[in-house]
Amino acid sequence: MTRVAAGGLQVDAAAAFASENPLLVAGVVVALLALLGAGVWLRRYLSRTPGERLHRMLTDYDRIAVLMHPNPDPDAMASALAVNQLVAGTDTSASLLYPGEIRRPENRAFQTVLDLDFDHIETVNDINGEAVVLVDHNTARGFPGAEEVEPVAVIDHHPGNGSGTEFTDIRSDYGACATIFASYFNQLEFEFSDTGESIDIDAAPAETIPCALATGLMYGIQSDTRSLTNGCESEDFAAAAFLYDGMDSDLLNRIANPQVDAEVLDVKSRAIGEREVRAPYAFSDVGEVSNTDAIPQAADELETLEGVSAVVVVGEKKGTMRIAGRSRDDRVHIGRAIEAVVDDIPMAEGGGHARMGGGKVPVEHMAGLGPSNGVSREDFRERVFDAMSGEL
Ligand SMILES: [Mn+2]
Repeated sequence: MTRVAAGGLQVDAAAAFASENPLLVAGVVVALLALLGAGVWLRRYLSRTPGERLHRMLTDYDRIAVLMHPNPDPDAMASALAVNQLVAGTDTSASLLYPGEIRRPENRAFQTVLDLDFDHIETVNDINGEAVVLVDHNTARGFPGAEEVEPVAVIDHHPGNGSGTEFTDIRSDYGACATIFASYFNQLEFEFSDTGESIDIDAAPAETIPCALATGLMYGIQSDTRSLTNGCESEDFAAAAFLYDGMDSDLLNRIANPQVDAEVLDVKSRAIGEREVRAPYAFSDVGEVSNTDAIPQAADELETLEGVSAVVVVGEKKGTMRIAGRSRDDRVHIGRAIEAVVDDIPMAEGGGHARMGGGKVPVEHMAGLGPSNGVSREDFRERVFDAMSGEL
């Protein structure tokens, strides 16, 4: 009984306090409500998906510049289109930019079949102070002034230290950047639409995934993972399953299997016919070519030969010998091997990555112009084999 009486006393005291200090009580109530509101907002903010955060961040800008890496491949191009689609129908306009060239047949087919019109940049000045979004790479490269670029957002699947000032999503275990964008669209609940076969970059309908974009993202995943056989995660399969509902398989077929230039087949056949194999290494000289792209493609072909794990193919155009190397042998860093081969030839260049490398040698310098004594084609071939077996 005394307890109840005491409780009654407290309530009375509280009521008396409130009637004497109405402003203070109102203030406390407002503060509590504000705190609750902030808590709810924070909870919502923290539970937002990366796709939602990127979408909201991008729409704060009037103009964004989506930058692909030099010589963009289908994964980079599809990813740039995905950013454009994220801001479609909003007040944000996007320009899709690339340095270098779109040259390899599968990259050209991608661009032609989907009727894409990207903007080429020569230097950093062509970016023009817009907010930069990097896709499929995390540090701008390949054009004068690239080191000045400070992206606001970076979406990538390559390892590296690059980051965006406002948004960074690097998933280096994923097989393709397109996989990340497929997950954004999935989280944002964009609908698939079957508008047209090509992509109108300037007039994409909002909050949809046009059929051509779903197809492009699918091919981005396929081409970066050798059709889901290499370097991929379950997320890449999940993204492909998601995109399957919105893509067009005829369109995919046209992108994935472009008609091949007759000279490319011819050069490949010469590379095979002229090959010299000293297992597990191979070398081939395809002679004069008019399309230098055929040389790396011939190297790709020769690398698939059973028993061959590293290969160098050379060919010549307009007085310059072009070198393309491929390796799937952990003992051969093909970029460094080519660098070593051309090391003391004046005006020659060579280098690249562990699995892919290339170079150029002016033929007149090979013949001994300038300070060197010259390198014969036979010497050159021997040096290539020495470099691949680590003896140079
Ligand atoms: Mn990629």
